[in-house]
Amino acid sequence: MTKTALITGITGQDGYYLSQLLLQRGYRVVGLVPPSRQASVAKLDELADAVTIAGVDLTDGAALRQVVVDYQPQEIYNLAAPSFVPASWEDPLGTLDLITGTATRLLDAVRQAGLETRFYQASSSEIFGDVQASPQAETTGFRPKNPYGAAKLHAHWTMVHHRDRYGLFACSGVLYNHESPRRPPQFVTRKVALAAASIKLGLSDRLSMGNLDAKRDWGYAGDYVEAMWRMLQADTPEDYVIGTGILHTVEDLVATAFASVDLEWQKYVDIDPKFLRPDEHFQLVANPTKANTQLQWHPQVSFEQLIATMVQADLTRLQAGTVQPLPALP
Ligand code: G4F
Repeated sequence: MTKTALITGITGQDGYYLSQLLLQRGYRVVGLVPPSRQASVAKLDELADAVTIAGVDLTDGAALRQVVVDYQPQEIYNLAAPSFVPASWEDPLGTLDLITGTATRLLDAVRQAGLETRFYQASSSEIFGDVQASPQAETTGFRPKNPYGAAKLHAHWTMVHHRDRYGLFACSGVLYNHESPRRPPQFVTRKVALAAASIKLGLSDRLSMGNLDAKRDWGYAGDYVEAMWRMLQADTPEDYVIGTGILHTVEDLVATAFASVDLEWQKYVDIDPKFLRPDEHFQLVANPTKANTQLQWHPQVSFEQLIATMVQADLTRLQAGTVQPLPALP
């Protein structure tokens, strides 16, 4: 029997890699895309014609209930979120509604439909925020430090409540930073990759950064969607921390990206205070032992491979004229 998976946030980075994985495994993939954002379906590139797009407003509970009844999905992956953390300070309520509201409405839709649908909630390392222990595991306490982390935590608890009270097969993946050539350039890995490629081609001559001492646990998005899928194939619904367990500084990232195209980063990089974050936390690092042992999930792409691949992808795009240099020469 062909399985059906519904995905919110299908036009984002993770939506692309998850759709690719599910299509390869024989699923019918249905993306729930708000009518006002239909143009973003083009971001799925060659997958756009292989998936079904349902035009649904994620703030409309009745519409979500109807789409669940119509498609009778075996699995739902709730990935939709405004994912750039600093932006959540500009619109805390909008962030809460899109993240927590969508999770609540979808869980409610599954419960009311009385289906056996398995539900994946995209959670984030940002729920650990002001970390209570390092590295963080499934048992570590939560203390988010920004509206984005608080909304993700609320969505996480909403999922737990539906699992405990109504017996839904629902899980959270607490994902650490996961990157790819599909990351938008406001995120630091893509910003650095695009800048290194731009400078290499003589299209730019500088890169302004925030805190080079900031640390993150960075992995490859393609590996992380495999973890999402494995969570929904398990015998029992459980939550998992998903990361590499390895911290790198932003300076490591810059040095790795520039070295991959034989550039000395110190010649090009300066610090611009506008990229510094007052709510920063530098010890967000995963203890992925539970995912390693229970899901047999292990990241396949190293930090160095990931960054070199991102820089190469931007060299190719810049040469083809399909992206703009960052930052462009004046
Ligand atoms: O790439 P970032 O903007 O990602 P951040 O804030 O860690 O959030 C990402 O990962 C979370 C965990 O998975 C997700 F929940 C979230 O949705 C998102 O996907 O920043 C990474 C680090 C930060 O420490 C930041 O302060 O890079 C530091 N940084 C230093 N200079 C910079 C810059 N970040 C950006 N975006 N731009 C800079 O110039």
